[in-house]
Amino acid sequence: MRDYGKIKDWSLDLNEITIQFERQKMIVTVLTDEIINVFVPTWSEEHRSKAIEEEDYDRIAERGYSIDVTQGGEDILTVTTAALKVNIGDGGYVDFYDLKGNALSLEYRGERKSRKILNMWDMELLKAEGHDISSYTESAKPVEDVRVVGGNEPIYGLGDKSGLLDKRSYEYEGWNSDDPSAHTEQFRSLYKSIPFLICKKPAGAYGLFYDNTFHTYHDLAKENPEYMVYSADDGNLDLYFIGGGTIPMVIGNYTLLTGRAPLPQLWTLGYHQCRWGYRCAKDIAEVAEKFRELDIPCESVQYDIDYMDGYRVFTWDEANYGFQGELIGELAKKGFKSVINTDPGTKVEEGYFMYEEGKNKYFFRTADDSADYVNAVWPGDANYPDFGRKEVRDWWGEHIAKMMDDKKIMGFWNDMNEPASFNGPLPLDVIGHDGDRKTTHKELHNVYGHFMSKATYDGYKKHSGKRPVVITRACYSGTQKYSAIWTGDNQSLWSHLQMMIPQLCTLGMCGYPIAGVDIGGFGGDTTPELLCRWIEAAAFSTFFRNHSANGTIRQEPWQFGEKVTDIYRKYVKLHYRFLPYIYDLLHEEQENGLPVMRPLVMHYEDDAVTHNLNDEYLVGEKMLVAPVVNPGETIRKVYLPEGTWYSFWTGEKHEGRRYFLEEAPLDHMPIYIKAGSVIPVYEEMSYVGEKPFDRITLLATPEGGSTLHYQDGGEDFSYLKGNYNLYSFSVDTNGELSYEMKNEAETVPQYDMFRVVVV
Ligand code: MIG
Repeated sequence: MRDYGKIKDWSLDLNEITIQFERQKMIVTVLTDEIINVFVPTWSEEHRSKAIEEEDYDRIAERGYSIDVTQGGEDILTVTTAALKVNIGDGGYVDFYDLKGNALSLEYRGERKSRKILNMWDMELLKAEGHDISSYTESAKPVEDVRVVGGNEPIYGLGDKSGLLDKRSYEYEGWNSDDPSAHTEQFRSLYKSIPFLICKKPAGAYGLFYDNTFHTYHDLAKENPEYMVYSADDGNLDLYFIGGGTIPMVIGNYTLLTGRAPLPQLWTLGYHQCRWGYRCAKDIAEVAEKFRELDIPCESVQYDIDYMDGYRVFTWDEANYGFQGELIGELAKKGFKSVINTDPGTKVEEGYFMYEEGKNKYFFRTADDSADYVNAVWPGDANYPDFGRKEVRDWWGEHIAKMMDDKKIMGFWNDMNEPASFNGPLPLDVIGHDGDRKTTHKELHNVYGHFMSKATYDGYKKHSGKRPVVITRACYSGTQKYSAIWTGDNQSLWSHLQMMIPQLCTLGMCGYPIAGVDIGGFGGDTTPELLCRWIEAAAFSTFFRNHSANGTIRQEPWQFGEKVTDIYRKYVKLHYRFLPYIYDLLHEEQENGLPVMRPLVMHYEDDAVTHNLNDEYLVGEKMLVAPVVNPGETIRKVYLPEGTWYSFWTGEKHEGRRYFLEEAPLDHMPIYIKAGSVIPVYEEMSYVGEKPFDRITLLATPEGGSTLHYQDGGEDFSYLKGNYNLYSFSVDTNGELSYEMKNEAETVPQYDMFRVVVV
């Protein structure tokens, strides 16, 4: 229970209200009419945000705000903006309302009442058997916020957590973790910490962003259905209340605050193959050849750690992987791009350039600052670059640039950056930096991957001027500005295929529109049926890669015979046909912050059926896919929300707001197009860059409709200076097309052929 005492004094300075309670100071800042920060500086006077940077604050400032503060009696202060009303009361309570007076988020006033009961004796027994009893022994945390959540209102968010879309009744932790065992819905933490929640009330949706990089905890109405608890081991209470009324608006505001993913290079949205355990150049080349031979589109066969010389980062095993990127040159002629796995753990070894350049200068230090901190990762004993410092990021960035020059590397896949460590976790008191400020791993752990991604992004961009191709496993809120993500080591389990949908939808709701899982499953052995269903279900993911672990059954589609190969090809080709639509959505994301893959609740939040619908998703607003994610199933139960929908495959018309059954044999994934949609699609291709983009097809429904379509060179940033084509297409009810150019690029040729296909 909060107990700061009575309000003694308060003052308003522009958009900042400083409230002095008897025992605590609080600052409430109106950033925009819909974004309000509550800051309780118990740890530091400044915010020290890693998610919100200078440019983010500048962008928000452009939005403007309105503010009115009144004191209603001695014990309550009311802040009103054009969209929200906030009451700040004695004790330190902060309550949020909409302007109609509906309560959105109220602070919980009572005592916490846990529903878990276990006596000491039982606890000892459980412990003896090897159970984790930490959840029974929780003590009060230095940072805590307990908020009311009504009855059965769903709670979304927290990024890559396993489990369901609606996270109510579960508890989670924010502590980036590399746990190779099979992720279940009871897992508390995975690789990413994104302390952002979206709550859905009948009166509207709102978000809570608890900006804190220390170890955090979220009990989402599990301990007690009346409230949810956020707590942290250290740091400030630094809460952003995010209004907007609807889920898309809340996401728009959250990404206004923490930033939006920049447009990727077009080819990165294509298909990628990978495997840990391609031992040599020949393995990679054979796999690449096979994709062309079997006519399955593919952009890259990615290089996992095997290409390195003894797992030393930024080296190349020339004995097995050829000299100076020879192989890469050969593959490039066939349209393959080169993407490598990079690990932060830097081998401790006299004479190794990374060690020599970095020692006593760029690495984390032991708690007493007497030596560079050493743990172990793939190369054996390893140091950890102190990425929070700009000079360390610049150093890393120079090596990124060198890999681009010397080896013609085009993409960097940042792994093991939780950071992973083989000799137990890094002690919390290991020393590192946030900028010039000395701090410890306790504060930096959750942003290790964030800063590594920023280093890679900056180095790539500075060197090439191109859109950086960065993929990361670990991250925090705001990392979306620097990197795409994948969800780490899933397994070849049906439950993990099922998990993909809520996981990617949730990441999309938390600012990560470019995301994917290892198709087919990383650990364990896939089966022909599982692989087919997986490539179908993942067909619209924005990071589209099949990857598997060393020691598992090889997972390229042809390992499972012709039938699987045919099905696989069908869905990879389908993905490529929809590239222009996916790219349009990512272009729109710059403005609205919305992802490509969306849960139904994002656009149909008043329809309770969508609130925890975990086995279907929308692609933008115009398409819905209902993959089969259960073994042995050949009939799919489909829910279509309000409106009229057409089967993409057959053109059959369906009225929404109902369930029905759809035949779904192994090669069939039900896909629906919403009436009135116009969707741009390409012809088939083997890879991006194979043919000029000189023609476009518009998929329409009998109702006709219109759309904006964006086209650019797909690689650099010249689009920001107007170098892009923007088409406004309209299709009438006879299927006739008309269009108008809204913008014309200097160097990007326009299409010279247009075609309409009515489903
Ligand atoms: O400890 O580089 O998640 O994708 O194949 C395993 C080997 C290290 C973990 C990554 C996975 C990658 C693997 N890596």
